[in-house]
Amino acid sequence: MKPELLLVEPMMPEIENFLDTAYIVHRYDGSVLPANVASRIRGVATGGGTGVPATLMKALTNLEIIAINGVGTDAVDLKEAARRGISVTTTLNVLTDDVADLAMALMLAGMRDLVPGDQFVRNHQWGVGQLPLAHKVTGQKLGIVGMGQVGQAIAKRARGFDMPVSYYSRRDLTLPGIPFVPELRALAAQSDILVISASGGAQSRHLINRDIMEALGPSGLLVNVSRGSVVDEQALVELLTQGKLGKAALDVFESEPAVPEALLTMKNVVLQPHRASATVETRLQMGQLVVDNLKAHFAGTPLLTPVQ
Ligand code: 8YV
Repeated sequence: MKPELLLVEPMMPEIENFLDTAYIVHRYDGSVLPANVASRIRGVATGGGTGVPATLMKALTNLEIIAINGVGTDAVDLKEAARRGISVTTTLNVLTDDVADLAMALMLAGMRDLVPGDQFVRNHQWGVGQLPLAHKVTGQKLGIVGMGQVGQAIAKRARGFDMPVSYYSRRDLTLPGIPFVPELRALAAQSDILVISASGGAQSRHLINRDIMEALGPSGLLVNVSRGSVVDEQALVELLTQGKLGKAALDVFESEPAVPEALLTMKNVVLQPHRASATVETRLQMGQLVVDNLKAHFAGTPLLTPVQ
């Protein structure tokens, strides 16, 4: 008998084909699972942002493994998983470059006004109207909040743009040539661009509050490629509206897929639909790691990238 799996978030067709071959796959649509189905589910595959809702986790009484197709674990109750002996895996390492690449793309788009420029051309304004000058990227002071793999990959890219980089993190990582700033507010105040690459969860909720964004200031750009929960989104909207924060370039939001209506009409904002790891190459690698972790689990061999 094939083990039964619950696919909470769709994956690439190639990956779903692998899963369909090895397992009986149930596709979760958000509705309550019949108890006889729920009790047969031994594995879950889900996204980092989606995780496993508490009610669903409770219903899956014989769950053995949660394979996250992502690196964030904030949407899975790890304590409860540990208590119930449920293994959790992520796709560690394989999406770092993509997330750092998107952070750079957002910095460039934000500072160089790529979206207004694109709209200017599309709206036949070129030769008619005047587009305000944008701002330079090379040499701008970059502050990185959260200096894990993604933060360090961003720092590496920023060096190519001659950007002086400093960072705030839970502890000083003594990184050569990259100063640690122990006060987040001080980092925001000294930075032209503040990029968030800290992990989500209760410990980082609203770490970027009104005070921090005010310190970044009217000419500052806030970039977020981590989790929407790290930023106080209401304060962000207010400060952008009042011109107390210059710009924002965001891939993640507090209540995805809902985005505050006010952001949709702002010219000083770049928006992406949580797409930092969404490239064909990386999603294939991530999916393969999900497949391999599940395979290892059901074969009784060591997991490749376990969380606990
Ligand atoms: C993905 C993510 O978009 O890695 C994460 O934690 O949130 C993203 O890489 C997601 O996992 C796919 O749903």
